[in-house]
Amino acid sequence: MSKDKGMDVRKALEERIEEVNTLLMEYLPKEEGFQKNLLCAMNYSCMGPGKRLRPIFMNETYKLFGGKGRVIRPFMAAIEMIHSYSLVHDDLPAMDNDEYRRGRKTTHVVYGEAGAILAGDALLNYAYETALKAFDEEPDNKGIVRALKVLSEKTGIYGMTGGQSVDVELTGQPLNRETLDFIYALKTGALIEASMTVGAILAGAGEADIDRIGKGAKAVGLAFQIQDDILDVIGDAKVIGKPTLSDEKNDKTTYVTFEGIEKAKTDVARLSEEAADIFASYSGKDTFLKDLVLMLINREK
Ligand code: GRG
Repeated sequence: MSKDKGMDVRKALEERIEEVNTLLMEYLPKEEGFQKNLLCAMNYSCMGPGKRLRPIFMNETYKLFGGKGRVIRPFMAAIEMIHSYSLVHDDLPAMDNDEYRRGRKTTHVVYGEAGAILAGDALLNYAYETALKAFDEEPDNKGIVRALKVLSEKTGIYGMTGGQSVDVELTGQPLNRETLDFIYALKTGALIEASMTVGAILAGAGEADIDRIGKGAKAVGLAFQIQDDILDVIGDAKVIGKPTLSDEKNDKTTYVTFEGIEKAKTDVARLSEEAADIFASYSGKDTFLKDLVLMLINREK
């Protein structure tokens, strides 16, 4: 990607991040009432400076298949709420015990452990309350029920939570490659798969296309997690917004443990290019999704 093109994609990404932030503020709860502390903790967790990749992936896929309505908006907010809840719980002392996330103190450091557990629970539940608002936008869109099914399955025991559970259970023990692949596909991949699949479904894409988008999303998810492993070893904590070398600290076997840094980097590029080819085959004039995936090969945070 040329320097100018890279700048254009970065600028387009910044604009989209701002759009998602505005949308999130619209859907997140007002900080009032007896449970105000909980609502503040939810908003603090969600409104930290994240990259908003999952809602952006969702909306770009929706647009790729001609989606033009508002039905996607509650789902975009919902997936970022789910992602934020997973980060809050992942950072807890009982899991990774991290004090920094998105360049700020983690939720349990600011709101206490009980506050962070409840904020995570509340964000997960509120995500579904929010996604259900899609029926207010397009009551006759047959894709909404299927999109809810995908979102809930990919978040649950056969998706992100299932992957996280195996990850936590086996931390500190030697992992074989098959188990690592399982953890990555579920813990990180499932939510990215949900983002793109939901976008395609809500836009009314056909079965074969939904399937192909799912395959592209799986490749993006794996590339994303491998890059996360790489950044944990060679990244800059100030840029990432959290300390590096946490895998070593937590005695975690990662993709880098198996393949080494250089092969891991090559695999990130290969997987991203595979996915970009799939997205490019649908993109017409708007190549942002493809460009974004290619740009993420070199992401530093
Ligand atoms: C607690 C059920 C449960 C699940 C946690 C997301 C997750 C599962 C764990 C986080 C561990 C981790 C660092 C995974 C690597 C990939 C990943 C999800 C990174 C964070 O996502 P980004 O980079 O974060 O999109 P931002 O802050 O930009 O939103």
